[in-house]
Amino acid sequence: MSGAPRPQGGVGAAIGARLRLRDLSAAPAALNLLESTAPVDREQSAALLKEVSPAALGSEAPAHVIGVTGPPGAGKSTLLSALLHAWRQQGRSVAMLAVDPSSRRSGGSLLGDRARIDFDPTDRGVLIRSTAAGERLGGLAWATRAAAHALAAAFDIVVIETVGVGQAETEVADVVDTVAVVVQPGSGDVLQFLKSGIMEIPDVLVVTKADIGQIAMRTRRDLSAALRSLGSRSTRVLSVSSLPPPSGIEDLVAALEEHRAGLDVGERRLRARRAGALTDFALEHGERGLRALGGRRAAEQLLAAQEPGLEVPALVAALERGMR
Ligand SMILES: Nc1nc2c(ncn2[C@@H]2O[C@H](COP(=O)(O)OP(=O)(O)O)[C@@H](O)[C@H]2O)c(=O)[nH]1
Ligand SMILES: [Mg+2]
Repeated sequence: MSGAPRPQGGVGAAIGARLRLRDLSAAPAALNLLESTAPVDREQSAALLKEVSPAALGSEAPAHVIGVTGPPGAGKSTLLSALLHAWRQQGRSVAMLAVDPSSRRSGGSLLGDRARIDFDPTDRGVLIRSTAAGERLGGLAWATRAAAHALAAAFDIVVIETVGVGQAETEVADVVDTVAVVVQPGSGDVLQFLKSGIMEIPDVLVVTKADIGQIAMRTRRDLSAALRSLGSRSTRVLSVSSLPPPSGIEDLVAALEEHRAGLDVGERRLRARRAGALTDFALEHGERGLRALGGRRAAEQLLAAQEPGLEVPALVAALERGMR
């Protein structure tokens, strides 16, 4: 680091404090800061996250953080448009972070004729952002995880949309309260992944395009049967149609709500912060760093000994102190 020392309470802390007071207009600046990779911005990002940590809030961030994942073309964006509308009707503020896989490939033709999330750009209760997918190794990009933590202080609902089945779902499960997997009627991949144990059982399964009829109903039945044979009783399987006139959206809103209501949010978020800290530490210091701590197990114990309300950068700092 060079230059003059930064004053206490810099721009990161100011943005964080506004989010903590649920000032939604601070959100775009927060996302810009968290996405910046400049070292000085990283410092300010850490200051921002400290302001919205459970320690600063006095409780877990109020939002329901929801992961929506599924293969390209399954109908995620169209569904999110319908959900957004339903949530706004209830008067709830919504932030949606779409993790864009096209940034990892050339051109972005992968997304072809896909729908965009449809929203009113003058609506101040809504924030939609596409973010780059980041390095695969680290799971969800640091900026996406950090953004979810920050926005959860201000918004009622925070959605992270990721593309894929299996890995993508596991990654998002580390960050969110509720995982919804979106299934294209007639495609067997989610069914096979569930049966073979490749993918963890999601909290909610959503079969899209109910309007196309039989095949959507059969997919829903097959998934329900597979879940029963796996002994899962808590996962809800729903069928929706997102194109006008939509159907099943209210039930989905209720099912998401129900999952959140039955959750120990504090426990789940604490686990997520610790997992995130380990990921960030390993990205920064590699296997050598983990060895310097005495291995992954020791790192986990060190994290478990920290104050539960600490935010991810503070936990990473604690691990770094443990290296010496
Ligand atoms: N018939 C029908 N088509 C749908 C429905 N939802 C999405 N689609 C179509 O499926 C295609 C992919 O949808 P999109 O939302 O872009 O999928 P994503 O890639 O998962 O985000 C688009 O052509 C949508 O119009 C639905 O409920 N019914
Ligand atoms: Mg999409």
